[in-house]
Amino acid sequence: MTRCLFPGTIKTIMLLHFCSMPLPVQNISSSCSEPLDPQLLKDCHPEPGVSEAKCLARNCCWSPSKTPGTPWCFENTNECSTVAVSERIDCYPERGANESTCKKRGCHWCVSKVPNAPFCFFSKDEATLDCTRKYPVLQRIDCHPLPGVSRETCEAKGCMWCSAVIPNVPQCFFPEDGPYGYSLNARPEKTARGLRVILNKPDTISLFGNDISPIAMDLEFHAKDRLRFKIYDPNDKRFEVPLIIDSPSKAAVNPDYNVEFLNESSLHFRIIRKVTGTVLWDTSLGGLVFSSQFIQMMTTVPSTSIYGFGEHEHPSFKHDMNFVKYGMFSRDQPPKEFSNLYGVHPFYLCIENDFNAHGVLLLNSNAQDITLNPLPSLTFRTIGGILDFYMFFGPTPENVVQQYTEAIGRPFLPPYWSLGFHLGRWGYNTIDVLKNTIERLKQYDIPHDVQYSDIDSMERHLDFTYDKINFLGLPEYIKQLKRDGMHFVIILNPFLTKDEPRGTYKPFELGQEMGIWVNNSDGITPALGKAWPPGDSVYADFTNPETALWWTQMCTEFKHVLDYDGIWINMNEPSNFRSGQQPGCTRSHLNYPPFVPEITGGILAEKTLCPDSKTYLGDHYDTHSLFGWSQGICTFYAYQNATKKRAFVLSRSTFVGSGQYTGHWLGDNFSRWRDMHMSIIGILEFNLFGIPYTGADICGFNGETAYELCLRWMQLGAFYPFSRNYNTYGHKEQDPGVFGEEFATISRSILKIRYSLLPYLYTLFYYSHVSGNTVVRGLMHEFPSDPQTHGIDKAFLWGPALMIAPVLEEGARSLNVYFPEATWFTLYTGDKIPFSWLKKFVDIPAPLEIIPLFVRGGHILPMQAPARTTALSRQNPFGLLIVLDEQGEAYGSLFWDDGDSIDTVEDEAYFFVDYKFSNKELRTTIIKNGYSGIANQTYDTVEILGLTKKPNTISVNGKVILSDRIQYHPNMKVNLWITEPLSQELTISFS
Ligand code: MIG
Repeated sequence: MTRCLFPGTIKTIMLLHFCSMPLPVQNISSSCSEPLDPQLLKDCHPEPGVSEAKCLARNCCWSPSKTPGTPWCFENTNECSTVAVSERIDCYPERGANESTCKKRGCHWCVSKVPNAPFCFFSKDEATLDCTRKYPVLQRIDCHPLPGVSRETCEAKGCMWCSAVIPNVPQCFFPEDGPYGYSLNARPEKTARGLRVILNKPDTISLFGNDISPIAMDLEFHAKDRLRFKIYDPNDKRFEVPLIIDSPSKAAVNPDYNVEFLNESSLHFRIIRKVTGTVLWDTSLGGLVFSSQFIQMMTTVPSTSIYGFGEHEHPSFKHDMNFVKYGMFSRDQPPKEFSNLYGVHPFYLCIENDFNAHGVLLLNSNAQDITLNPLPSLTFRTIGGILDFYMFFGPTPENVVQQYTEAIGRPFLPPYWSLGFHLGRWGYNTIDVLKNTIERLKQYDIPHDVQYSDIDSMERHLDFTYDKINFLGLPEYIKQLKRDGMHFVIILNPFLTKDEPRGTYKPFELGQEMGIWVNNSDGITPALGKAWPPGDSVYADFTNPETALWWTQMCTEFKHVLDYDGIWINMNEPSNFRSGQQPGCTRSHLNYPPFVPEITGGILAEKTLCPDSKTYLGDHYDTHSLFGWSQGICTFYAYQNATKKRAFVLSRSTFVGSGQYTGHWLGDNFSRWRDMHMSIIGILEFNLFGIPYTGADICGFNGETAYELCLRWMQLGAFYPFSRNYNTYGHKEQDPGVFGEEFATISRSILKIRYSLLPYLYTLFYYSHVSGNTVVRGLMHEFPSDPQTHGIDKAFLWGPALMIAPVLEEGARSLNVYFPEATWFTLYTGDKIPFSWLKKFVDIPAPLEIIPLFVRGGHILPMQAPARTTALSRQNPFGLLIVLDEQGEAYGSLFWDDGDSIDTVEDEAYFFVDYKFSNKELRTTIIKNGYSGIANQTYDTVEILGLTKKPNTISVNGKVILSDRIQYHPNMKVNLWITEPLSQELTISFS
């Protein structure tokens, strides 16, 4: 951060210059480290007369050496810029330069040791072009989105050229004075739902040909807090995502937003939040392109607090807006920075500068990318479909997600057991290893609800089989686990071999008969890929309603073979070990479009089928990223049909709206500390995407884990909504029972804390199911008006009330935690966080056996005594943790039902109680009493934090409690032991 000792004074020009340089907080010299072999040093000053100053002026490293022949001044291979200091022209003479403000200007940033060297600069060469000043990078709109641009190819298109050094900054851009976009052919016309404009494209610059004109934009005022604007071809129906978002027939009256058209000659429109006047969307930058296979739109955004877009591994929750580009196209790709991963979620949330929040969805399933620009602005580019935007106006981040999920579908209510601890691995290889693993968790009394087997338990990797030799007795063993209160999840892949002997493999033969595979471009012959099963595989097309019937039948029949409780659908991007099916993808406009968005490898068919394959809903080109979503829907219903229980479906590939049917794990992560941090960001993002049931493989999937890493990960993973330890084939076992006594004890204790909080977690899932709330949320969700919280992604919250601050570094025994302004208590001791720590980062002790946990005043958390499974813990008595705020108040609730019936909310077969503490009194109010199983449940403990003085008497329903039922602690925490039924209303007074 730049610091200036003399703000606002213009003592001397030199001072100003000095202020543009950050104080040397970073270790600059480290970039001049010498390679081990001095022979590798490249002399930077071969001519005589070298001195330190002359050397540094050349931007080289100075290190006098005793070894003869070793240059003292040598080229710095690690240096961030090759522009010598003497060649640098200051691009930021005034105060306030840092890497980000500098790059916003389109200049280079490179810290230098040389006195007075500008850190933010452009080179003399660049200056002579003098175009950077004339064409500020922030206003440039790419006129040549393909690789291999040069001044010649650029100018040949009639575009402007000005070289740029920052990746993703267009060097070839549209000329300043249009018209190159679309123009309105008339004033916006009123429609029942809102407004319509028709746009024409003058015959000027075309990026890829096949521009569509006219195009139409419909603005639909769906609700006070929801606006849709859709740009499409009025004369020819293009592909549209088949997600049904209800579109009311009449425009909402008095919505929270205004739409303004600024210009008749081009599509300049703005969307404004009425109450604040904040412009949330503004297209006056231009850049609209609507051609057959290239569609682009740009908008400015009101702040840089932008979250979302997926699925990727984002290095931070709050986006870096320095020309960062992310592709979206579902891909079997282990988490890797900047790669497009398994699912597609073109949705973002923005916290405006006055702390209101809004969200935007681009409902489009084609290969696409998003560029985050520092203006700040966004560039959307897709290669098919239409531009179908939905904007949600919040105004809180929570409201945005509620509104978003109202549109795309509210998250499914997970079965209660699925909130327990899950364990599995690829490569148990035999049932004995599986049994031993489960047994040792049991010996250590480590909570364990759900067990998985992977493809190694199948017969030759064939779906709907199990290996009758290596997993002999699996069906009986599953039954036994279930008698012990555990649950078992099977894995299914979407591909089936066509090469089993005739009459032996029904899943293929029935599907073949029904004609439900993804086909080649002829629409008749099945596309043949290569995947796990022997031979060649066909792919089930889940967009076809017939496939749903087939899948339901297969899942139902298999339930009689393995009595599973959950279905894990994997490899459904869909994944193929080859690039495209046999014999490869023909050269066609679908397989090789003129422009490919920023997807890894740049080939649409990579690790999947050719884009010109045919699915029921259309070309794979359009429906590719919908594969996992459509399979998720089919599997949800197949499951419910097969089991008659509430569905548990876990899917690797997801799309907008998947959360209504499936949960998601973050894929094939690695056993590394950084992956722990990345997992928090992933979970926060999937909560924005309406898929709150999410987690990462605890201890890491790929690679070898390590004791401390795995232990810290068990502590973090105990707070993933989906808590599963899982690893890959060929690596050492990493279940919590395998590392010995200490590890097992620490794992058990943290999982017991999870289990005791499950009634609170389940209630959060209820709110997510009925109102679309997030389950896990970032600090910024609860404290948007505290800008410090906007960048925090190492700590997170369960609902509003529990803050989890995991240790993410090897060897660390303390942790820097930020406390937003609220009343906080340490969960373990009930000690209050002092006022002086609020709005500060504070070091908190975190010995190996502890993950710091804090509860927030104003909330009441329902709890339950833990046990080894939820089947057992569900029988235990309940407790209440009452955490008072500064007013001495707190609120909460409990949702409870049988945990695994279908539609208990819709059928009102549940129990719901509200808790309220005020005026020194707790009152419970039963809102719904529709679950008979509540009858024999009791409360047996109450813990209260935040009382300001010790009460004289405590009474329950008017009866004073005996003192041996009360424990007072010096920190004012009070524990009570009671026995009161849940089914009756309760009053506890502290007077
Ligand atoms: O090509 O089924 O993401 O969880 O263990 C690898 C074997 C296939 C990838 C999944 C992973 C699973 C593994 N699968």
